[in-house]
Amino acid sequence: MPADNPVLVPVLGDQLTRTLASLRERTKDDTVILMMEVWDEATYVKHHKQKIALIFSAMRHFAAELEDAGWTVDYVTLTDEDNSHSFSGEVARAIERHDPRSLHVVEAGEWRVQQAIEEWPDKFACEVEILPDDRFICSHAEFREWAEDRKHLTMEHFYREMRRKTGLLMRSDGKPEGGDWNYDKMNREPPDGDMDAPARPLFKPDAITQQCIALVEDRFGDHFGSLESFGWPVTRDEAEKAADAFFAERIEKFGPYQDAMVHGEDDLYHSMLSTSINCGLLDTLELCRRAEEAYEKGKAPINSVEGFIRQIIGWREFVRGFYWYNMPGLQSDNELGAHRPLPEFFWTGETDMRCLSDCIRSTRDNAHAHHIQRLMVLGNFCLIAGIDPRAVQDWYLVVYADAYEWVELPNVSAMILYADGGELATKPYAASGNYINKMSDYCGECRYSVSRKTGEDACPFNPLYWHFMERHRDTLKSNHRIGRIYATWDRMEDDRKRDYLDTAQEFLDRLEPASKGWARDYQES
Ligand code: FAD
Ligand code: DLZ
Ligand code: SF4
Repeated sequence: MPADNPVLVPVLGDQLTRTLASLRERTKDDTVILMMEVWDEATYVKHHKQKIALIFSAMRHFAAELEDAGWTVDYVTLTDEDNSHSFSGEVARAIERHDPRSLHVVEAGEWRVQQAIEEWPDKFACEVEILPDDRFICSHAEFREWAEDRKHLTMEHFYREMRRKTGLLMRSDGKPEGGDWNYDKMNREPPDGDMDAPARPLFKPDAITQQCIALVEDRFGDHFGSLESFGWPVTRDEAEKAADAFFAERIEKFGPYQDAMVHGEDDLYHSMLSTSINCGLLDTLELCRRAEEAYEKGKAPINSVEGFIRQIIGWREFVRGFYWYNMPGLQSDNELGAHRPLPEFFWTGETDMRCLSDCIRSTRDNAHAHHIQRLMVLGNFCLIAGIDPRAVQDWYLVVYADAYEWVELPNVSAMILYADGGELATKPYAASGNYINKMSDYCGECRYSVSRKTGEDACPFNPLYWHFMERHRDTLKSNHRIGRIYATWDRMEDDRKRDYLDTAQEFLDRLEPASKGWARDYQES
């Protein structure tokens, strides 16, 4: 039992590690750890059922692990009849129970939650200390310093700084390992027909996870997604096993096939570690060092290892910095003035477009889709069909088990929708069916023909691509990376152009808007 007036340490659902800044300096006899299952977090958007089950189960396992190690944990369950439904309400109740002399909390990952935490010093009588989240390699201040005075925030430049800072894949003479900083060009092999990617380990739900699954079915039964295939790691041990399997069996081909897509093959050579990383079960630097070791031992090629490290100390750190640098404005950015509602098939998967229906099926069944599916199939469609950024943001935040706004929003608003006006991506990632055909096996059996450009049977990505380019000519023509595409358009006969635009418009007119608001109220505002 801790002494009177202990230090109260709230630990949020994405802070599940003993190395957390608020925990590692504390002593067991002087600390009460507070963990809270709260309704508001599970419903501010109606998260995929697997995400809620994952977080609750991981929280319960982490609490049990801390208690076994001798810590005092005050764990509030969702079904506690006095549960106030919010973090602030639960902290207030815990202060009454424990009369702490101070409260130590690590800053929140999401802006929404951080706003609430910043009210705590005024709200509560005890001293409140808000600590930086040093699980990230780049602090907010460092990112701000790097970003200020730059016209464009280029990931590649940031990434090189992170390579230098961590020493990952760096030679002693300060040059990058292998001679190049980036092997992206060697990350684009199309599927070769015989991919035989080893299955990732699935973890059979234990009693705690089964209770969480039952709770989710009971309380959040109307949320999107299936719980049937739930197999996510929910403890650090399980997450380590998932990482072991990746480093033993899949990292070798991760690099070449990073952008490949195969119908019904949901994981391919991806690590499938984002759910564990984001809630705190795995440490990113440890993972990167393991990747580096695989390279040093000749078990994985440079393009796989550099590609993996780039995603983590490059993209992941970069989008986190970008999010905090641009909030809250990023939520409402809409540079291209897109206002079309999300189509209903994003919730049902019922579309004849085989690529989209496969990605949505994987999303529903696994609460996951891999990067290129999120970017070049789902995201590309939302971009060129002109779907409202807020509807798209909410969809991505709802449907993925690894989704937290700090990582989802920059990827959606800035990377796929160009809603920030090109601060993050130097050009919109718009593509016709040709790209999807090259990088996947989707098109062969699709009801649409990828080689047809116009008419009812044409792959919708083809006319939509030109419809998008034409709609945004004024904004995009001066962009040096895509401006020359207009020369191709301008060379077309007027009838040909008309066919493209009419086919696209007819397709857009037939889209059935989503009948149900699954997400935040602001979607209607
Ligand atoms: P791998 O392909 O094995 O990559 C390794 C790790 O790199 C990932 O686990 C992840 O931590 C990191 N990573 C890779 N790409 C990115 C990226 N673009 N941004 C940040 N981290 C990256 N990732 C999330 O974790 N949460 C999200 O909500 C999320 N939303 C996305 C939305 C869109 C529109 C797009 C295009 C990407 C999004 N991503 C998101 C990034 C990426 O798709 C996922 O991290 C990845 O698919 C997770 O699977 P994996 O662990 O097998 O990744
Ligand atoms: C995602 C999530 C869910 C569904 N539920 C909870 C919860 O009940 N309690 C909790 O501490 N965390 C939860 N989380 C994770 C939080 O949303 C996450 O910690 C914050 O968004 C970080 O800012
Ligand atoms: Fe997707 Fe078009 Fe290929 Fe069909 S033809 S799978 S819609 S890219």
